[in-house]
Amino acid sequence: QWANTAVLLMAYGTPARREDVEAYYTHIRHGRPPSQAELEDLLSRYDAIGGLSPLWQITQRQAAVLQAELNRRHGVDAVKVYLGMKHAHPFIADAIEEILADGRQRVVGLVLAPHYSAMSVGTYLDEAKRALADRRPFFPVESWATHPGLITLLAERIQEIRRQFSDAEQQDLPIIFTAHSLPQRILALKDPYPDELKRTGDRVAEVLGTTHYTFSWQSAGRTREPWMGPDILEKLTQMAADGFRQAIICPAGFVADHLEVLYDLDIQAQQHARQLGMHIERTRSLNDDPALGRILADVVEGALQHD
Ligand code: FEC
Repeated sequence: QWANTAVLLMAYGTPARREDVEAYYTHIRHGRPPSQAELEDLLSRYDAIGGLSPLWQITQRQAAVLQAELNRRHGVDAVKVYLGMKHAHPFIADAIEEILADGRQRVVGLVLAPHYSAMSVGTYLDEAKRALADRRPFFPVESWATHPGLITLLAERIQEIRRQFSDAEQQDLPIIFTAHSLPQRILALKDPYPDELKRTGDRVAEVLGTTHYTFSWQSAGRTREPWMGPDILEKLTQMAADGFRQAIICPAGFVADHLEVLYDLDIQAQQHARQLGMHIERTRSLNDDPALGRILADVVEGALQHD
């Protein structure tokens, strides 16, 4: 029954060329062009990570590891993966048209972000649903925050770093789990997002057998309204004031290297930590780890189990 299934794999998207950054930024801002200063600020962040973001290349490789795993489980071409980006080409709606043109009969909607919020994953799924317009059955995946494979993989990534520290140092090596901040108004709407991140962190810590962990938000947007805190920079300031000299940052809300990891953590948070006299290490992103392909394939199968 697997034949003719489509997986619409969705991610944030990134500009393909420097000259596309303004259009990309305008799209993120719902059609309002950024000021010259805002645009230059964004361009300077891309410059700092080498010109552009590797996100699109990594997203394509993530689709490839998922496709390989689905081929292995269900035969070549039974389940085909299509990429749809939120803010760049190929857009979600374009992917839906491709799926229909290929004659695929049912569509799983899966976002490359494990934690559900109506303001993040929810908006991808809404857009896919709107573009599909009931032309095929749609099976949305809302959350894969506690998939056992994800928990194990994040725990392994943390262990890689812990091993670099002596046994004595490991006694005092807190883990900070982070995810993208969202506007504070989601809290009044009882959005599950903060709890989703907490559940991931709690499970990973349980696997590691530690109670030495905390949570923080990162990469808040440059808008006027208040965003959820504590931001990672404030968190580090507080931890330094409390006497911590080292920490592991695990950006559990992201599955790829991109601007928010390579700039906000590896450049900005690192610089801030140095000024505070703190040593911080970030866990390696999941990127195109074949284990991620297996996790996503499980999640796809889970979404279709009642069909
Ligand atoms: O590597 C890259 O080129 C792309 C990195 C990137 C990721 C990402 C993830 C999320 N965002 C989310 C929400 C918002 C909201 C606004 C917003 C603004 C930006 C800007 C850039 C940007 N985001 Fe992003 N986001 C990435 C990049 N994001 C660049 C514009 C400059 C700035 O504010 O820093 C505010 C929109 C507005 O102005 O009205 C809201 C959420 C995620 C995590 C989940 C996901 O991946 O979808 C939520 C990666």
